[in-house]
Amino acid sequence: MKSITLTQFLTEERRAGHGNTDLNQLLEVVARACKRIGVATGKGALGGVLGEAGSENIQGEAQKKMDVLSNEILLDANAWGGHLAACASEEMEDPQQIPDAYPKGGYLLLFDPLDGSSNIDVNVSVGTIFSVLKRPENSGDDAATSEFLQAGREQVAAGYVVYGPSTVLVLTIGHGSHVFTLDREVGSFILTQRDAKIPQETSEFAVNMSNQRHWEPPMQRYVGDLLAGEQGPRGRDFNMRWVASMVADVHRILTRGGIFSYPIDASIREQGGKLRLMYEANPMAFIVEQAGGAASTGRGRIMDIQPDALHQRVPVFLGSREEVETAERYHRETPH
Ligand code: P6P
Repeated sequence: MKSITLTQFLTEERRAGHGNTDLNQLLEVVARACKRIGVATGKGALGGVLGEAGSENIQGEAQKKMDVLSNEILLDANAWGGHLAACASEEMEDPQQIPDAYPKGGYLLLFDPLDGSSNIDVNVSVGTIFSVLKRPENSGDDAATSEFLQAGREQVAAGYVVYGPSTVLVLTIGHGSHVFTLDREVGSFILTQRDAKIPQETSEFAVNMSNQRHWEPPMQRYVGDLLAGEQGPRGRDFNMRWVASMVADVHRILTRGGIFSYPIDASIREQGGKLRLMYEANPMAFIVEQAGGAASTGRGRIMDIQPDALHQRVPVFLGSREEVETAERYHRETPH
């Protein structure tokens, strides 16, 4: 079968009225940057990019060398194209404006340049997550942080690249979620699954069980009933997976179903949760919803949240629609 490259796919989508030349260029630049990130992560210990960078990010987290390098790769790649006004990143407190030497465009790009980077030193899959917003009308020259604070339903595109046994890009521009696998010999992302769909029902959940003692009562009950299996209220056994790399966990769920959750708990209540809304939860929610799944805080749709801070965190339940709705029911029905 003739292979369809990312370029051809985006061109055909544009002809069908989905997306436009500027957005297509932005997405191809991001995909190319991710190929470079994939090459760097693939070198492992031979690339001199493992271990700590000796610095902290805005989150107060120790940065890995690859966090810093991945961030730089994405910023450099997106500086000159003329399709962007600014970039926001998990690794930077404030958005970085497109340099004055280059024209500014109508889009805003947000990313977690290397999600799950704590896994990089132990050779477990990591990934890049990105989200694209339109600049508000009548914006000034520089893109203020406030321009980024748009609800997830305003996203015009979102995607992730998982650097695993194969390098896989999953992308949505609002008409389905589509899977591209990198042909490493040619250097092209090839369409390998058009319009991926997440099974509505699942018997597989992903959560960091070591936080159980900190969970709120609804989460205690929900997971307790999953663990009770066939003899319990759910009437069937469940399996558990936890990679501790959101991109890897979400890609498994996109591929075979499941529910991913990082709920609020007593140890992270102050921060509002673990995962970041703007460049983790929102883009993953867009991709999952476009694949027929659901993405919730446990009490409401993630993509309806009106952000009030660039790095705000939210509780996350996403994946197989019926299971997310079940988790929401536990939150509605359990006094806490
Ligand atoms: P924990 C990685 O740091 C991350 O942001 C997500 O990729 C991942 O799902 C989660 O945190 C892992 O958290 O508590 O298991 O280390």
